[in-house]
Amino acid sequence: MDLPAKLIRSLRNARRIVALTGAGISAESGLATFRDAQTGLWSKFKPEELATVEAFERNPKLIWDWYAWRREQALKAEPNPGHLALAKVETRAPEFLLVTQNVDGLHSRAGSKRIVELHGNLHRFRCFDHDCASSNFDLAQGRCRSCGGNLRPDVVWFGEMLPIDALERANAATEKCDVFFSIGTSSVVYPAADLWRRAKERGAIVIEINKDPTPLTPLADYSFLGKAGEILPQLVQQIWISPNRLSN
Ligand code: BV8
Repeated sequence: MDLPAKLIRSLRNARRIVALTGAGISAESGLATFRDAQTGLWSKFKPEELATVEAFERNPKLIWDWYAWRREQALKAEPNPGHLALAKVETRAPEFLLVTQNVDGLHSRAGSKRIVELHGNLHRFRCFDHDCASSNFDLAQGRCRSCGGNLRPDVVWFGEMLPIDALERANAATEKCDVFFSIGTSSVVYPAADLWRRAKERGAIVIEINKDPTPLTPLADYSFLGKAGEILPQLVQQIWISPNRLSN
């Protein structure tokens, strides 16, 4: 992959880099993206209809089982070269921050340390009915043992506020960054989809790496259409691992 010399120079000189990831970066680990058609018994459901408080209140067991299935898929999956490449950047770029919309936990399994999970993590749980402090949970039944109420996954559902500390940390880093990557996301879920705009307003270089065009594609400074698991390792290799001399 031939990167423009101007981009190589900018990336090598960049101190503050933010990378926003979405479900697309886990696709090559075998996990369905959020808007891909789901498989098997979940194929008749739309994720955005399941990932809501209303859906949970209507049928807690159905939603608990959906997340149990996704947890099982995530645990069977392995981080792919895209996740690993971002973990590598963190060791090379002094102020790199990974902001993810994903709840699958694959970035931390790939070795990333500085991660902001905007939408939570489906491997964590909390009491839905009384927000009990204890973590005395019956995961098989999806029950809180302290109050006997329902458990829920510790993720952000549509219509719910994002964790304020996560959102503030993501906004603060984005408003100071020199380079902003948008990787494997359809850029349609807010407020995460606002981050690239904040970066652009600050004068950062906005780079998209995505398999399909998105609303960001025509507005990004650079847009690489393709698989993150293929593009990211090449980009990281050229910029941070074995930087060859610039031709001009
Ligand atoms: C909130 C956790 C407000 C659960 C998720 C404006 C401002 C604020 C809110 C809104 C607004 N407009 C609308 C809203 C409401 C809503 C929203 O954004 N709706 C959208 C659909 C229009 N936002 C919210 O409800 C948010 N809450 O703002 O609250 C509020 C204010 C006051 C008081 C109370 C509330 C909460 C949003 C979080 C919802 N939770 N997930 C779970 O996962 O079960 S979001 C869900 O979508 C996932 O986290 C996912 O990560 C995220 C984004 O999807 P993507 O990651 O982009 O995945 P997608 O499948 O769409 O795309 C994948 C892309 O990858 C594709 O483009 C594909 O081409 C590409 N790809 C595929 N393979 C590869 C690849 N790319 C590279 N390589 C590959 N190999």
